Amino acid sequence: MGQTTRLFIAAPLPDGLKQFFTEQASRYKSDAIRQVPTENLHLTLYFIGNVPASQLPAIEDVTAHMAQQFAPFTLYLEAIEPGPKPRSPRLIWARFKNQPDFAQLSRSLTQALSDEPSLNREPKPHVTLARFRKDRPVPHDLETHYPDAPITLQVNEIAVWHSELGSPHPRYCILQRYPLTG
Ligand code: 2AM
Repeated sequence: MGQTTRLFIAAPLPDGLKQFFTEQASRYKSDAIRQVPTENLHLTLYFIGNVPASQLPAIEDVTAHMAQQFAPFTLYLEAIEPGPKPRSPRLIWARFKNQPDFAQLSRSLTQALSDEPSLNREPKPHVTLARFRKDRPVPHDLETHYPDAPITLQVNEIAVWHSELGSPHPRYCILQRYPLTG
């Protein structure tokens, strides 16, 4: 396949929110959980995976086009909790309330970038804060935390990210940012 590159689409977070989420995630500190480093935190949109590096310009074009179709929107934090539910949780996430613009953006990206779009899946707006370690027993009875005051995320842009797998954490790098201008 020639040279490949590992990519995903996500919205960057403001520094203050990344700091807040890092503090929240540290409440779950345990041997069974690996916290996502502050600099890696992002709003998940679409995982592309390993593709030939030659596909990058086309992926950037699709993302740029999508960013022109959507206006900035606001997400409201619902809870910090084990996720995803109702499936067996495998991570701790900050889950935002469902929001039509987010759902449409996520679906449009899936439709444009996936060979087999699974459009029945309701995308959940979230930031992954920590992952359960596969080599440890699954942690149980983890608490859900609700925000004391409203916490919002203003989504003004989306970005193409590069991921380099590594231990203990992958290294992420934003390749290109696209403001939402629709
Ligand atoms: P997640 O945080 O909900 O797991 C980089 O890993 C980004 O791609 C994350 O936003 C992650 O979402 C998403 N992603 C989705 N499916 C993935 C997969 N199979 N492997 C790695 N990342 C995936």
